[in-house]
Amino acid sequence: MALKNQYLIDLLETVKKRNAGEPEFIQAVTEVFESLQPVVDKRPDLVEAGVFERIVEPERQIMFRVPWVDDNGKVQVNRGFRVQFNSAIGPYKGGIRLHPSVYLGIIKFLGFEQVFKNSLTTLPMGGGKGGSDFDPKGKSDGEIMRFCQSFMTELSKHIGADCDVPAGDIGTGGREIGYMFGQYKRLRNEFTGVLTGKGLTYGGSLARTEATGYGLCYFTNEMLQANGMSFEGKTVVISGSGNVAIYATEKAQEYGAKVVALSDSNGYIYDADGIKLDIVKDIKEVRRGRIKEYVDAVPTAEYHEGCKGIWTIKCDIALPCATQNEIDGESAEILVKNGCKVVSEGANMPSTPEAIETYLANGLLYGPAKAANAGGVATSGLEMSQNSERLSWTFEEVDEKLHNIMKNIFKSCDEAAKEYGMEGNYMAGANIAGFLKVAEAMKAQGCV
Ligand code: NDP
Ligand code: 2IT
Repeated sequence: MALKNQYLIDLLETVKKRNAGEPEFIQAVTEVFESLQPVVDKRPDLVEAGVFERIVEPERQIMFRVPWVDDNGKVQVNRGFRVQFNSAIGPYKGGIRLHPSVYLGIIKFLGFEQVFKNSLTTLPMGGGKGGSDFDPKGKSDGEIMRFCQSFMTELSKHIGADCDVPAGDIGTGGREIGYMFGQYKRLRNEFTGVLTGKGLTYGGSLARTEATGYGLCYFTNEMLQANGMSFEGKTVVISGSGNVAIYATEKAQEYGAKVVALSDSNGYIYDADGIKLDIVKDIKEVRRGRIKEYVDAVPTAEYHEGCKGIWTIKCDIALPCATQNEIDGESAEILVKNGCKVVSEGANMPSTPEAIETYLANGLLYGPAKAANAGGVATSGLEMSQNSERLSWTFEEVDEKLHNIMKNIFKSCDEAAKEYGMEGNYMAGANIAGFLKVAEAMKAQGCV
């Protein structure tokens, strides 16, 4: 979809100048602007209120030094980030990514996406994101703890249960959240719901671990059913083998699909008989190993070096659950050629603009990340509710609420796409529906 609206073209130029050297952020803004063109025509009041200019500028961006001492007694320095993007509808909310590729542009694109995603959940959460270029791979437990404590020592000055509530993302799971929570509590002398994804013994929510992957399949199932399809008997390829990929595999299998591939940043496994998830969980969750170890346990499976090759496997449904821009135009063409009918995104912005063009031009069902992977943050919102009332709900209660939220997100995307003349384009629907709630709140609160 090309950008034709002159007002948005001019504004995008400003965004490009102001954020030079941050291609992922510009990519995310461009996609949203393309979807919002009919909104500009229909809602001059939002243009008048300067909502479009304001929504692309983070409210606050914090960058800080994270010094820590490694196991050899040597001082290491990383860079920490927290981008508090938009608080129009609630406290800033979004994960913390620990990966060597992290720089300001990555955190800004993730924070921008989070604004719309959190709006779609219907829960009162603004958008934010944080992280560091720290590489958790190969670090000892002690090194991880010292890094997390140092990171939180600065971050604690900027967050709070009613102000900004971080959570996990790539490289940040239960262990890291535990160390960060402990340090926050020690520094502030308060036990509050300042982070989500906490352990179950100290305020975490049941089903938060499963939520993103399960939610992805709940959303995808709605999209399939609305188009006369189902997971039953389908061949599914899932990239990644982290938190999102593992629980997407679990739910897709429960729905009767056959998941045949998973990956990590080194390569992918192909198991024509269907992935044995207990083996994957043991490798990834218990031993923190690499996905290639799967073939030691299942000799009939194949391991291939390189992660792009996973998209050459013939499948009906592709669920990218690793990282941004992991499916490019070329991979999308191969998916289409091999008969893939559905792409639904567990990762944030895993498809390049060329890939998305290819899905839409070939009539694939496309579930965009900010709708399809919103189950994680939605369940974080449910964790915040439980912390506020100092109660814990059962797994079934949380899972049922998550399921309903995902059904409603699909409905909002579907209806907004229809209302704005783009029926079946759930990306446009997600961007419009997510935007409108935030925009109304920004307008109502005046020029802030
Ligand atoms: P994890 O750290 O648990 O797992 C990440 C997985 O993706 C690993 O298998 C990792 O492989 C792979 N990966 C990471 N970076 C790259 C890369 N540059 N190239 C290839 N593979 C890569 O993270 P999550 O499962 O939590 O997150 C996965 C995606 O889902 C991310 O895009 C995240 O933003 C998104 N997401 C996560 C949510 C959550 O609640 N956790 C919620 C919504 C979205 P390796 O081990 O080799 O690094
Ligand atoms: O991208 C995401 O939505 C997340 N990493 C989860 C954020 C959260 O606050 O649970």
